Amino acid sequence: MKFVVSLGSNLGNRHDILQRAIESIRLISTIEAVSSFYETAPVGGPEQPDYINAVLIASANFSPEEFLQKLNEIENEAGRVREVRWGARTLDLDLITADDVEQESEFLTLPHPRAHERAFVLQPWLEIDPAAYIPGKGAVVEFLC
Ligand code: A4P
Ligand code: MG
Repeated sequence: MKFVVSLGSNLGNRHDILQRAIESIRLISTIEAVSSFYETAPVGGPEQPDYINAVLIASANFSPEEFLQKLNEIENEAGRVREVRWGARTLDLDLITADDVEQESEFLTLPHPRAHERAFVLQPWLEIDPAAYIPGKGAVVEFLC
């Protein structure tokens, strides 16, 4: 299955944290592409530092639930503490798409329900896949304009 993952960090050594997360994801999947790192202003939540965001495309023989579980473990290794929703974090790994799967559950909504309205996801994604589209919604390039 092909997975699009968004990475974000706005606490600690953000570059190192993202770089390590990429290496951890490389141990459990085949990474096909990684975007540049983008410095972005925080969207929503309380006042908090700027983020570094990136997007990668990976393929792996996991179900979406299994893959999210692995991503959560990598977040935990990076010292992620869940306090305030949308608050500052050392590492946030969100599953944006998994092939063309469309599903809604308490633990996993696909595609990610807010991806289409977030430039910090769409711009790096477009960099590594100019033809990217969000299943059930449309081309990424249309949402970025
Ligand atoms: N969950 C459901 N679907 C998914 C999915 N597709 N991917 C569940 C990942 N998780 C999914 O996530 C909350 C719950 O969503 C989890 O239990 C998971 O099972 P979380 O990571 O614990 O909390 P969160 O990240 O604070 O919430 P959420 O809703 O993922 O926040 P967002 O929407 O990702 O926003 N500004 C900039 N510039 N850059 C950022 O990266 N990130 C956020 C977080 C806000 N503002 C930002 C950035
Ligand atoms: Mg998250």
